[in-house]
Amino acid sequence: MSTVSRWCLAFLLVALTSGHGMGAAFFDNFDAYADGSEVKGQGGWVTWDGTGPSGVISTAQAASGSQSLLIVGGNDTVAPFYKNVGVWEFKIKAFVPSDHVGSSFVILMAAYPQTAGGSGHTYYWAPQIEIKDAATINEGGASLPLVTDAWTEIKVAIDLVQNKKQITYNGTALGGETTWSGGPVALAVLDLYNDGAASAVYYDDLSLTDVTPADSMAGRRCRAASAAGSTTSTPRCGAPRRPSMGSTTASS
Ligand SMILES: [Ca+2]
Repeated sequence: MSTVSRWCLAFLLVALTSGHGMGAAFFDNFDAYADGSEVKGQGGWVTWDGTGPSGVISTAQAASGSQSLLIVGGNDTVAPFYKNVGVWEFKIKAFVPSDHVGSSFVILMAAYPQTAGGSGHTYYWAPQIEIKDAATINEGGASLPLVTDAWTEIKVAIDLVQNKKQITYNGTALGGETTWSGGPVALAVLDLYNDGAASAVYYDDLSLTDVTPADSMAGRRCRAASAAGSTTSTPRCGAPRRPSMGSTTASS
């Protein structure tokens, strides 16, 4: 299936099943690329600051189809999202071999330069989900036992209206509902990063879906945020939805 067809199908499926929001903003099952190819330059994927190696398409493991994305030590693979309004559900499946060593990260950035070296944009890390050795998965002081040699799902519920997040690992909450960002309240990019000593991790079936309640812009969630004294600056209550690929202007 062509990349265009894959995107169209993903959008249609989510639109038919979600019943709210705007559907899939990003989806990748890594089955449309050549086995062994680097993912950078394909499907919107890039590398951190445009340098270094990215993950590689692999047939060694797959949650869907026959392929997944293999991340090894030193890989720093980035998918741009650039959302600054709404409520989102981020999901990715991970396969961690039982001999995994080191730290592998699923990172969501609240700010990231749209152009390397560009002015007016800085980096701001939101959740940094760490897959540590073959033992645990950790974020912000919370920890769960790691499941190895099996596909598991990492889900992050992201509320950019109320600046909240909830991470779920394989159906179990990883910590409680906590602040999404201490800086810009936006979702800029996904960063799949293995530190230099970390061994292979496989990822598949990545999706970012708009689950914004239909009435959120009309006021209910906005009123709740205002009543709670939220310092969230975007979106303005009652304001029309912004373009989905708007830029993130970082303030820190
Ligand atoms: Ca796949």
